[in-house]
Amino acid sequence: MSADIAALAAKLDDAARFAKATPQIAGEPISVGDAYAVQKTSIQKRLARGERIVGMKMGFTSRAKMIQMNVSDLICGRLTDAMMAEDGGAISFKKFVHPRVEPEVAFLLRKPLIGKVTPLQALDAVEAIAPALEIIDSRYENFKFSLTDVIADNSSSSAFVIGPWRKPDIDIANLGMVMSINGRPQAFGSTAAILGHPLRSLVSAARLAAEFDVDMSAGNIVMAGGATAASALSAHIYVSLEVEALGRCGFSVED
Ligand code: 0L1
Ligand code: MG
Repeated sequence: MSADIAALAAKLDDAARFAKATPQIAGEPISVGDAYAVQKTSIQKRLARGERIVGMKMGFTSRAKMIQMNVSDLICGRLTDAMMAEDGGAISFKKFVHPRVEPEVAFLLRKPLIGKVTPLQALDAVEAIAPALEIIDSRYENFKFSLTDVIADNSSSSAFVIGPWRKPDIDIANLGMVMSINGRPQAFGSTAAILGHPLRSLVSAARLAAEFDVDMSAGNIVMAGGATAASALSAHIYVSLEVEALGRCGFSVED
């Protein structure tokens, strides 16, 4: 029997909207294609409420993340404007189920990028790059999910913060990254941990976007994926990220 895409999408949309954990998808595992169909249908519910797509995120892009979550495939999720939090601003802990944060870099596209592309073509499509933090929040109870569960759940995408944009005229292959909580370094990494080079993540984003009908228009943001394992968030903390040559971004967490 094929998956009930609409019912699963409604369940996951409710879980995200009301910050209430939901059980994993029951029964036979659904296919990857069906999982992306659930993701797309649940995001359409947000769009119907007035949100708009601003980009996409890549997931499971570092070995540390794959080991942390016990998976081996790249995934992607859709970003809407309502998920974007202001750099230096505050987010409310209540909006999440069990949020974590991870250090990333983001790309801003100056032209569409879709299908099979080379790293040079990917770079040519980049208007700007920035340090970025992603707040991931699996909507599943006890943070337990399969690969298709997490894809259906918009790849845990929940919120993100983007630092200052700069021209892509520097080598981003191996930039040091330090994510701090309340000023104390919490995770050290390098952009090299993002698939060996963040541009590889952009190449994979273009491929996944073609395969699963994800928007990669000019003006969109692509979150390249975590460079380290994610850290748990709690209320009353300040999270900051410094990426060598790119600068800083951060946010505080309120009740
Ligand atoms: O790397 C990612 O952004 C994937 C996130 C999905 C798993 C999680 O919720 O930790
Ligand atoms: Mg991420």
